[in-house]
Order: sequence, then structure tokens, then C-alpha cells
Amino acid sequence: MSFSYRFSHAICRKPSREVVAGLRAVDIGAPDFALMQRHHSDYMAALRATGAEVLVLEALPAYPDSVFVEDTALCLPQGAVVMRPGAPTRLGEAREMAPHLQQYFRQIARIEGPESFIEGGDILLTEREVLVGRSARTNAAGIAELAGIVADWGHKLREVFTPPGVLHFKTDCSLLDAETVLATKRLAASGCFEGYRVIEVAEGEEACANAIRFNDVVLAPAGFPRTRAKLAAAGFDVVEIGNSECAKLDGGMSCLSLRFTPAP
Ligand code: CIR
Repeated sequence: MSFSYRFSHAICRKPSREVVAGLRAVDIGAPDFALMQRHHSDYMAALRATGAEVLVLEALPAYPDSVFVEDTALCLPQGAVVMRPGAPTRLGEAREMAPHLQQYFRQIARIEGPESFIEGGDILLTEREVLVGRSARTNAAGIAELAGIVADWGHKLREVFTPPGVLHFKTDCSLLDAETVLATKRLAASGCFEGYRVIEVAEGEEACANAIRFNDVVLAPAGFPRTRAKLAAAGFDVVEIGNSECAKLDGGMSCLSLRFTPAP
């Protein structure tokens, strides 16, 4: 059974009112908190509708970006790795996540080097490898530390590059199945997906590249009809989730959950 897109569990964290102070590359206005809460509930309902159990953590007002739990850990069948976010305001979020992972994973490893930085949004887990994009948040030392940990657990890690000006590697791509990724043209053009089938998002719909394959469905942000049609034509069952408010903070479908299946 696939460990990269079939999951029995997810962890999400409620947004706090402080989310309006979250990091963003460009200020296009404060997110509407009530609307974000509705989108977040829709998102969790869509995960549950596939049969998964969702652990919902309480909001953490001290960390405005803490709704974006993906950046705090990497979950693998053998164990979880607690990240070291490159955004200084987000470092403490990883510490907050660690105790929750303990109930599901026998092994918990940590990125610890004082010069090592890595965020989960830069990691695309596929059936054959752990692809990590170096970015403004994820550096070579962080990637090298992760490579050592996952090698012990039998996974190959390949370092790639997040396009300049793009927050995370997965801002521009998503896994769709064991052979297929969804990606922007700019990322696909870098050649990092050699050996995979690539479905490119429609021109002008780059913000749709961050989707998640979760069991039998693909959760994609609402409002990108041409990419949705491409995914449907390729046989994927797409569930659209409103993402207008998280998008104001450069967040998308993958950022809002940690996805995994605990070992029996
Ligand atoms: C940040 O800049 O860190 C947040 N405002 C958005 C994080 C999005 N996370 C993700 O793509 N995995």
C-alpha cells in the first residue's frame, strides 16, 4: 500500500485569530478569519470523508502561522522527523508538534544542528524518494541532516531547487500518484521530475499547483477550472476547497495537514 498518498490519519491545527499576522511575501490584505475557519472545517471534513481520522489541535496564538502544520514535521512509515523551520517566528511550532507525534510514531528524530533549517513545505514525498527543494527556508545543512535520518529508515533523498521567489518546493508541485506529479511549468522546466509523468497546471493557474492526493481524492484550491478539468481528464477525483484566505499568507492544501499511517 502506498505511503505517499494513502493515509489513515492526519493532524491539523485550528487557526488562531493571530493568523492575520502570519508571514506573507506580498501583502494583499488581511485574511478574513471567519471565512478561513469555514474553509479549514471544509478541508478537515474532506479528509475525514475519505475514512481518515483527523486529530485537531487547539490554536496556538503565540505562533500566527501555526495552522500550517505541514512545515513542522515529515511523517514516514518508519517514524517522524521534527523539522527546524527557517522562518525564525516559526521555530517554536516544531517543538509544539513533537509531543503529538509521539502517540503515533515509535521513532521520532529531530533536525537539531544550529545551522540546519528545513520546512516540510519543501519536501515532496513520493513512493520512490524524498525530494527536497533548497529554498529561502530550507538550507543544505538541513537537507544533509534529513538525508542521514531517512537513509537509516531506507529512503533515498534527492536535493532539488525551489524556483527563486517561490516560498516552498511544494508551492509549485504536488504528488498525484506513484508516477504522477502536478507542477507549474517553471518547476517542471527545471528537469527535477525526470522519470515522473507531469501534469502541468493551466497557464495563469499556478496557485493550483499546491494540491494533495489524499486516499481516493485530490484536494485542490477552488477557483482553477482549467487545471481541475485537466485533473479530471486524467482520471482524478477532485474535491475543491476554498483557499482564498490561506492564499493571502502563501498557504495551500498541503500546508494544512500532516498525513500518515501509523505503523501497526
Ligand atoms: C509562511 O510563510 O511560513 C506561512 N505564511 C505559509 C506557510 C505555507 N506552508 C507550506 O507551504 N507548507
